[in-house]
Amino acid sequence: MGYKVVVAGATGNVGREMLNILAERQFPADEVVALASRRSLGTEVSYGDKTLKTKDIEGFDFTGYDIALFAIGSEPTRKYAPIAASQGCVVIDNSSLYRYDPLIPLIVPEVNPDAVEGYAKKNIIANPNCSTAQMVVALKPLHDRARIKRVVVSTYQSVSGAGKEGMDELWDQTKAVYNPTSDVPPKKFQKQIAFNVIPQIDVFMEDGQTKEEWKMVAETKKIMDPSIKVTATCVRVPVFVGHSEAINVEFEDFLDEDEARDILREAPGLMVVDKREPGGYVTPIECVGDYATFVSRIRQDPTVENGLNLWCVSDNLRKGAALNAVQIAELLGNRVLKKG
Ligand code: 11C
Repeated sequence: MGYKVVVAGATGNVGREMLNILAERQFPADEVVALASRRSLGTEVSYGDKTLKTKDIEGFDFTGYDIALFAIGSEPTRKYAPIAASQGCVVIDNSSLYRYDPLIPLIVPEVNPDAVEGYAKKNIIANPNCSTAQMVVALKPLHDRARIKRVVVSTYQSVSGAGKEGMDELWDQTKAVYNPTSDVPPKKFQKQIAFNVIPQIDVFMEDGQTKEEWKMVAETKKIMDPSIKVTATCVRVPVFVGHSEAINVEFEDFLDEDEARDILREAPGLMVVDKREPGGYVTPIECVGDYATFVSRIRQDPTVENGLNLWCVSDNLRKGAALNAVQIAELLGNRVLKKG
């Protein structure tokens, strides 16, 4: 007997990817239900070679369902996740609502799989922010070898992180640049995103960081190690899918760049593409649709005693969201629920 699975938010960017990935990875599901808000009710979504008609999340009875993958944003999650959890269905939530709750595990399966045992305190597991997920996959094997003291990261984040509206805004503004009669003012983003970059993702905090930057700090500490210092600058760039990160890492112990490359080559979830020649690295457009997090440009930082620089790219809708959620479901299934 397999699992009964719910995907809530099935018509959004991440919800659709959740359905694709459940099918691609042949998650042992006997039944998959696609839920949406009333606004998108009845919309058809693909699950492998099947078409599912979305049902209303309002009033849905989660009793008898094993796992619900949520991709509906924080406020709807606040309403519906406790209902699903209290009806015995384990929620794997992609919003930021529960990530910092000490009673709720925040999991990247390549990094802290043992945290899954804590799911039962609230029947909820949190999925991290996309920019954190790819970074910790790349850093964990290096931390295990040489103990990371400090990370300085600059991100180059695609517009799909802001949902379909963000993608539409980039598309419409790009077309408008070539058509002087049309004007597409910024709506989803704070300034024009086409042919531009914007050093703001999410709202400002009191200390001048943005919330996206704060999330990278708080989540890295919770998932990997609270002693690691992280400072981030998060930037939106005119790329549709795929987040990139320039990461500077300072270690307690010396780690040679060749050894780092070998460690990363062996590590789960990673692909190293690091040829020191023109084009010998991965760019976001090349990682779209892939499961792996790619690491390139691995090199010593000679300005500190034990430092490395690297470039890290991943599909933010996959490893940064839907894939990680499905991997958590697989982990929960294999370690705890043991059906199928
Ligand atoms: C972005 N990282 O690129 C954000 C999207 O906390 O799950 C995901 C926000 C989150 O805009």
